Amino acid sequence: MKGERMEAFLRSGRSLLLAYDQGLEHGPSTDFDERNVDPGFVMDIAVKGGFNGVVFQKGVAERFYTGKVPLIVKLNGKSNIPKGEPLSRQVCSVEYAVSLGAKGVGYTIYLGSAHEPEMFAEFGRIQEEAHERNIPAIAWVYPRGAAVTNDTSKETVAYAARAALELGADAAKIKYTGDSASFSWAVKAAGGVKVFMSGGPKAPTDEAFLRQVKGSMDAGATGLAVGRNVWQHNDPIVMTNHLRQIIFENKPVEALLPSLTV
Ligand code: FBP
Repeated sequence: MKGERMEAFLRSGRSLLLAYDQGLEHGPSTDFDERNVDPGFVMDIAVKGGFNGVVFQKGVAERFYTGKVPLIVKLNGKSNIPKGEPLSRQVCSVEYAVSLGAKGVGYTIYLGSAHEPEMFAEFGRIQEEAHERNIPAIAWVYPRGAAVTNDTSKETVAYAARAALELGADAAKIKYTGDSASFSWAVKAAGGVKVFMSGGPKAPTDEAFLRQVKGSMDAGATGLAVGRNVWQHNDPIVMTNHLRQIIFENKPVEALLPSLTV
């Protein structure tokens, strides 16, 4: 991979990204409260928490991106209102994302959906455009649709990671399998593509979430792309600091237990 595309959030061995596209993906009443419905609140967490990148859709980037943390613009998106086989189409060009200051672009592929070919083709064009501009293309690869029976099985998650490699992604955002040993198969299948664990819904306890993060890092992940487990937290910066200690300092979860709230 050309050095120029290795933006800081991928260049440093490890990386922590803050994702905030759930307003489109899930709707405001599902995920947001009075604090985090405000994109400015999340931009502030990205800065104060020292995140390596923040992920916005273009509309949020236009109004709320302050330039203090590398921007990754999600280029496709969908609401959760239509039912059936998921399809997420491009809503922003690579060129426009770059004009907003993007240092990377993201795209969700629903692997296994009946609409998979459309998303493969669209990501294929995006990946080429991103590489022409020397910025990385990050693939959120989420197995989904009637044909997918278990989206976090070892086999399915490894398939997601491998699809990212085969399709030319610079990084893959994939769901955790539930244990480090099985997740390491996904990391191997990714063939050097940087693997980010996807945060998921807010875990029942901080400890439970930190154990997932630790398990993915032990398996060889590059880092974490997290949303709800940080900006839904009572104290997002405290949670971020815990994550930093696991991701960048290799601390065991046990070392953090005394400072965790249940
Ligand atoms: P979370 O950490 O909140 O799960 O964010 C990661 C993310 O990939 C977001 O970028 C995206 O909006 C969301 O998860 C998709 O969630 P779902 O799995 O419900 O489609």
